[in-house]
Amino acid sequence: GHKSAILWFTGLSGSGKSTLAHAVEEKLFERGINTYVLDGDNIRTGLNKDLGFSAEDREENIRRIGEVAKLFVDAGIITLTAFISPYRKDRNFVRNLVEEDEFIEIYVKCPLEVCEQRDVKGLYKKARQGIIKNFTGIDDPYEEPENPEIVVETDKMSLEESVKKIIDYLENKKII
Ligand code: GGZ
Repeated sequence: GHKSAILWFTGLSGSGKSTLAHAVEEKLFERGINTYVLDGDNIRTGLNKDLGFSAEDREENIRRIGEVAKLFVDAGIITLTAFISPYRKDRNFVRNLVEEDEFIEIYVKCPLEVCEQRDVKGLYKKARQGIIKNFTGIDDPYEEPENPEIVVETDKMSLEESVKKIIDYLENKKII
C-alpha cells in the first residue's frame, strides 16, 4: 500500500518540472501505485483556460490546481503537479489545504541562465524582446521556496539522480 500525497514541483520555466514529474510517475507506476500528473498541458488548456499570467491569475491558477489536487488525494492518488507557482503565499495556501505530511514541495532549482539557454519553446527569447510581458524570471518574480521538502538541482544532477532523490524521500517518509 501507499499513502496519497501531493508532490508539488515548483521552479522556473524550463527548469524541468514536467519532465521530472513524469519520470517520477513512471517509477511509481512500475510499483503499481496510482498517480496523476497535473501540468499546463491538461490544466491551462481546459479548467484554467480563462486564466493568464497576471499575479491575480497565477494565484487563481494555483488555487484551483490545489483544490483539484486535494480531490485526487482524497481519492487515494499520488498527485504530481508541475507549475511555476512563483508566489510563496500561493504555494503555502495549497500546503494548508491538506494534512501536513501530504504536501511535498519539490524545488526544481536551475539558474535562470541555464533555463534561458535551454529555451525549449523560445519563450525566453520572446520575453527578452518584449513580445511576451510578465515572463517569470525576466520581468516577473519567482520567489524561491524557503523550506522545501526536497531540492533537485537540474543543472548539476542527472534526471535519474533527481528521480532517485524523490523516490528515496518517499520511501524514507513511508509514503511508498
Ligand atoms: C511564465 C509563461 C508565461 C509567462 C506563457 N510567465 O515553459 P512553459 O511555457 O511550458 O512553462 C510556462 C508556463 C507557465 O504556466 P504555469 O501555469 O506553470 O504558471 S504559474 O504557476 O505561474 O501560474 C511557459 C508558459 O506557461 N508561459 N506565458 N508570462 N510562463
